[in-house]
Amino acid sequence: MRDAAPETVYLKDYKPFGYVVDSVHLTFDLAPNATRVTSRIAFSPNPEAEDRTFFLFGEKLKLIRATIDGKDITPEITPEGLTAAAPDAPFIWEAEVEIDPAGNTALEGLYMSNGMYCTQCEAEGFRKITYYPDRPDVMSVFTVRINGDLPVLLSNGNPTGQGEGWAEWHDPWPKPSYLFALVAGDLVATEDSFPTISGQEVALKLWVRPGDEHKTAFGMEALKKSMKWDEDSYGREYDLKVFNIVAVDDFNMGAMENKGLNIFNSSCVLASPDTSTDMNFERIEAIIAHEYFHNWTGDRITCRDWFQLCLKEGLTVFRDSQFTADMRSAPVKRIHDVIDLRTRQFPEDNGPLSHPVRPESFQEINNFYTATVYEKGAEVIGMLKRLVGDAAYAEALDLYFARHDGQACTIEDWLKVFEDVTGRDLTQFKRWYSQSGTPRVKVTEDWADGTYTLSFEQTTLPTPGQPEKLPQVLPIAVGLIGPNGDELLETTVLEMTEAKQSFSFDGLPARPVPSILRGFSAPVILERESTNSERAFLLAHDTDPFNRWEAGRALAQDTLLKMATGTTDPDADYLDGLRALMRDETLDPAYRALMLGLPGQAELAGLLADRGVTPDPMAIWQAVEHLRDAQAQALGPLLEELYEANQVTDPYQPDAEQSGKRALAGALLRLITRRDGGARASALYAAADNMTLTLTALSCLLQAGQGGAELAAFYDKWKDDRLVIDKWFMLQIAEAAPERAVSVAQALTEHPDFNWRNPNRFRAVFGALSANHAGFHDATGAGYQLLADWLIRLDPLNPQTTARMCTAFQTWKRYDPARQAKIAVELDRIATTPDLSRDTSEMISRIRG
Ligand code: 0A1
Ligand code: ZN
Repeated sequence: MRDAAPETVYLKDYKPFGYVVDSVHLTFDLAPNATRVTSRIAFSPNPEAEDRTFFLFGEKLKLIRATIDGKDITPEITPEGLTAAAPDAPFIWEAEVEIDPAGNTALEGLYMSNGMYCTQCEAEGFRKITYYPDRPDVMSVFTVRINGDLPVLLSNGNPTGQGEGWAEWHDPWPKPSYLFALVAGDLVATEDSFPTISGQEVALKLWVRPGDEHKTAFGMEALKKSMKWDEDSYGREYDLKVFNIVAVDDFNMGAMENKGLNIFNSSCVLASPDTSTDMNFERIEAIIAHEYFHNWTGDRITCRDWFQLCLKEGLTVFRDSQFTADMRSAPVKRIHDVIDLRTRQFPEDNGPLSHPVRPESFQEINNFYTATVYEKGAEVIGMLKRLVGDAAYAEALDLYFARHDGQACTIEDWLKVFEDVTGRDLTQFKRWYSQSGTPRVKVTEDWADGTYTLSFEQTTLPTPGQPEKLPQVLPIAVGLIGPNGDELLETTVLEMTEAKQSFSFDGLPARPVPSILRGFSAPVILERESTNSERAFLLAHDTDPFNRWEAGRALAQDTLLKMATGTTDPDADYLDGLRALMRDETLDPAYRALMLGLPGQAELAGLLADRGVTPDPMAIWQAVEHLRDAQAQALGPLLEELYEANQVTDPYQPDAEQSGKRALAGALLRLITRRDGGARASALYAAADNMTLTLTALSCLLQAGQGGAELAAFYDKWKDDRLVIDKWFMLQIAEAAPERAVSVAQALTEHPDFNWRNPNRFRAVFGALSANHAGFHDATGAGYQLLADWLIRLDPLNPQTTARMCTAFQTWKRYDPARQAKIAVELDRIATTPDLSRDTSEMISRIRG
């Protein structure tokens, strides 16, 4: 059935709810197709609100009975909820509803996954469990009783009682309904404990399906490290007797920070050396930290409304990035984050889906869990910290926690603590939250009489709904380097506030080479005329690790763009610089692995489009292939030498040091494979004793057009491990040559293990297809058609995952008229599908523009 008619919700229309909720008692009588939920809710009039309409959200609920102060009532019911006449005085609402968890394929509300009950309530899923003022500014204390014939029955807070077939939980911390959670099933726990800084012993439990116990150790360690880090770095202590984590196979997103009961997509928590790669381990550590950090930035202090989502997400992403930087290498983490921002956020910010970090309207809030809200939101906090300094940042955060604990807040509240601590006026800074689009900063320079002047000009192109842009505050970190490679000016933050602004530096002995936007100090696109010899100079001498990498990246990018639009040979400065860096033993292997990396093909397409050139996906692919061959040629015997030098001989550890070596050796092996036809990769596949090496070897072989036997053996070995088989699906499509990618994906959709209702499996295939740039954009349009077919099929079952996958089409206006026409046909086909969900119809209509 079609969702309710799409209505647009506006930030400017915010009004508090007419009642406060003093307490909530919920009883669940679990049954797969007919779970009964009984609610007993104490309401009283909200003195802050004028409107006393008693409207409770509720969707797909069968109301059995409802009473106010014990008297039966007959509310007015619509598909969105119910309205009843309520007293202008405290009263008790009681209701009983019936829901169908087994029939819930959307994975929102209470649903079932492999026989286990679980919930996902953010953003608006609680209304599919019972009637409630399901909005984040309504906070209350929850008591929950679960009746069910299952061994493990969990909810938020602390356990207060349990017996055969029942359990009771009480969460003393007031919370909004989106943080409610319930899990029930046949689960086993890995247990540990953590003594908090004030000496409270917290029981830690990581719950998984029987058979997955061997994959919990790493997650548990990551949790303890996160708890300690939040005490040490932010003074935040945990506040319940237990902290539960549950792994679930069917989950739309990565994980969820429900109070005291985090629920994780199993791919984001389960790990073992045999089945997970170094990258998986690092990501799991970061996600565990992210969800844990939400306990303060999200749970204790939450959002007033969904427009304020970045208040918790931007801050929590920023905090988890700090954590990873502390646990591993800070420069490597920064480079990874910027690559991710450019891959996911820049296309969003500069295309039809562009929206501010704090959006001002939406139809479906689930469509706004975006790279802009999360990652750009984190960048905004990084800028704020840079502008006010570390000490003021720490003071402002202490004030934020002290002032707003237990509240549902806004971006205004957040900025006010910084204003109060620093005395700064952040009115202009706030434009980072309201203006969409990536600012472009043009740089020119001047040198006269020992004075060097840098001039900047900022512009932001129009974005949907925002034709005019105003100048933003940009912290531009610069350093100056003398002709002999010495640093003449250490990193200094220039604060740009005008549309055009110049900064001068006196008394310099010689004209310097500038190193601009060190550490990527602002999420902008820097436009500066530079020469390859200057870039090569920075690649050799910049003291800022980010900008040193950036110089190499710019060289690679420049040569690739020329190669993709002409017949130029790879640039010699780039290859010479790369060779020198690879030999530099002072650089950590992870950093050298990043140096070997090239910009993604979609990113290159975006850069060409930016320069007014229509990108040809095949020409880009060929340019990358050609440059890879040239890298292999230029590094020659050094490849083998470094490959040998970076073998790990100690027992496997997913730590920064070992993963860095494996990342470098893996990048080298890809190049070696171009020279030895796959001999070493085959040997590695045979010898590999962990998943990182196995996948490295397999992907090298697939890329070389081999690996058929290994692929079959891999499947045989791992066919019972869901997460490993996701990798098997993904890898074949990711490594397929462009002309084969669609047919490989198509064939895999017919594989008996293509369980498309599982979001991880669906994403393994279609995420990989849309990331295979030249394959997806195959000139026949077959890639577009295949994706559209499956989006149309998935939408009635799981609108959220369907809508997210539609983003594969967001850059469609970059391409040539023939491809655009083919994409337009598919967008129209999706848009005109009968009963399309609100999620997908909003996404498609925004993408169509
Ligand atoms: N708050 C979670 C992300 C999340 C959002 C929505 C979900 O379902 C619609 C699930 C999870 C986080 O930031 O980790
Ligand atoms: Zn989050």
